[in-house]
Amino acid sequence: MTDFDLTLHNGRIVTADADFIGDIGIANGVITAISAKLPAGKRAIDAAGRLVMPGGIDSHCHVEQLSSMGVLCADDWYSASVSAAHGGNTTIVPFAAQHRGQSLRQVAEEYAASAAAKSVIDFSYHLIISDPTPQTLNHDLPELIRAGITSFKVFMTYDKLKLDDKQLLDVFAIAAREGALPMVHAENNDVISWIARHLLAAGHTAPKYHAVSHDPIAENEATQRAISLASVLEVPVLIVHVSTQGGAQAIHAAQTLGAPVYGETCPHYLLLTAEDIDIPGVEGAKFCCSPPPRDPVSQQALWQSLDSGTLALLSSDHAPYRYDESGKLPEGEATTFKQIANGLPGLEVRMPLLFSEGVRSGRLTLQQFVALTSTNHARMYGLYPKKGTISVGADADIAIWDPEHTLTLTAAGLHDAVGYTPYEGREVTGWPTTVISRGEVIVDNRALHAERGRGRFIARGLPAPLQKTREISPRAALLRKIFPNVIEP
Ligand code: DUC
Ligand code: ZN
Ligand code: ZN
Repeated sequence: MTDFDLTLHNGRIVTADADFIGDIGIANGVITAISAKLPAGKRAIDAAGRLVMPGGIDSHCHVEQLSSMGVLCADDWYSASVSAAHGGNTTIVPFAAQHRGQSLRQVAEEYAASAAAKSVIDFSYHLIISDPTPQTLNHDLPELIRAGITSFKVFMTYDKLKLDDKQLLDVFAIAAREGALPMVHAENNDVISWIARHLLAAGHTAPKYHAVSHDPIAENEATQRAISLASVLEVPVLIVHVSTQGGAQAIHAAQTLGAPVYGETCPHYLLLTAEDIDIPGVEGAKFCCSPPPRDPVSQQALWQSLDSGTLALLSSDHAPYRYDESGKLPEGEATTFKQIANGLPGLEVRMPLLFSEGVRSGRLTLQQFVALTSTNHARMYGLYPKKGTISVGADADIAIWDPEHTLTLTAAGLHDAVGYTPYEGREVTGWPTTVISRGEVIVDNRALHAERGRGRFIARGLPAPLQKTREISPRAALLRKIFPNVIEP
């Protein structure tokens, strides 16, 4: 049998539900054999002493996206995908963001074209819906869902993005009817705006007041409200970037009642706190994201929620804005906390941070690590089992990790275009030394071997939360039935 293009030998193969030493055979970009011993392929890699795991899927990152404040991400599809690959990822799912007045279809088409021209790894994208016009709801959104874009994000905050409760119900109803997963940024806009207004009026402009204005209660209230609104129609909903204990508790409570409610968190909520923002001058801007990093009690609650499964996803929420006037600091040193672009870079370090701080520190098992960084993303967003696992028939998207490799994180050593990292100087142990995408070695010993544009668009299927045949109550069934097929202006 010499029909393998690539074989991996003697590695410790870890998936979300298995852990064993063995060999993997790959042909035509697909895993065709897994066994204790396989003959060498045209190329053979000895993975003895290393971990062979599914390539990461980062299902929440911002790439080539314009913020509602008009700031463009520092990373385009090329730099973002290169950075992601170096961090052990083989698929990314960023956002095609509709701003008010824009055609959702046109936004999606332009975004997809740019991705196809530049990405070095496979990709899909979610939609962001900020303008749920009849055209968006009756035509563009259903057609895009049918074309394999089976998830979209909506905001409960930001004046230029937020949907009101009626609009949230409209998009939730479309999600239920068409088979898509709504992702919700849950923060109460009025609470944040009210606090911010009074902070600014009192002369409190420093970056640290960003965290004060984004009070945890704003997140807890909106999380509870999003869950309540989804439960009106009994539709699955995913709360993204959960940062508070109260948010995690609301998700857990809903899950305990059997509701299809899911949660995601990010490394910065596990590893940073509001104190990181509290540094002289405007440098705290490097740590400003929404929701903001919180406190040790929240961190502990989030680690526990990852361990228990309440939170199923660990995403980077890579939102790359440079630490200069093009990004974080539109007014230079005079920038107030309200003008700072919201978001932190983290695509490349997401998995190494979770490996180091989660697995090596004993908080999570290796199998939980795989589930939280890859398999659960594939299931949640309709990519499974093509992506997110090591099994015969799956795409050969694999990261080989050296669990002993220690590295000090620096912006200069990373491959994004942001120019800083909030983790500067932090040591991590465990690094993906070889990354394989559809059977091609695209990163080896920190060197890239991937052509611009080699990544492929993946049309996604039904997200797992919508696959389950779940009985819905007669009340929800009636509400879904009376929801019109065509929404009038
Ligand atoms: N929400 C995100 O998901 N990312 C960056 C900023 C934000 O508000
Ligand atoms: Zn958000
Ligand atoms: Zn985000």
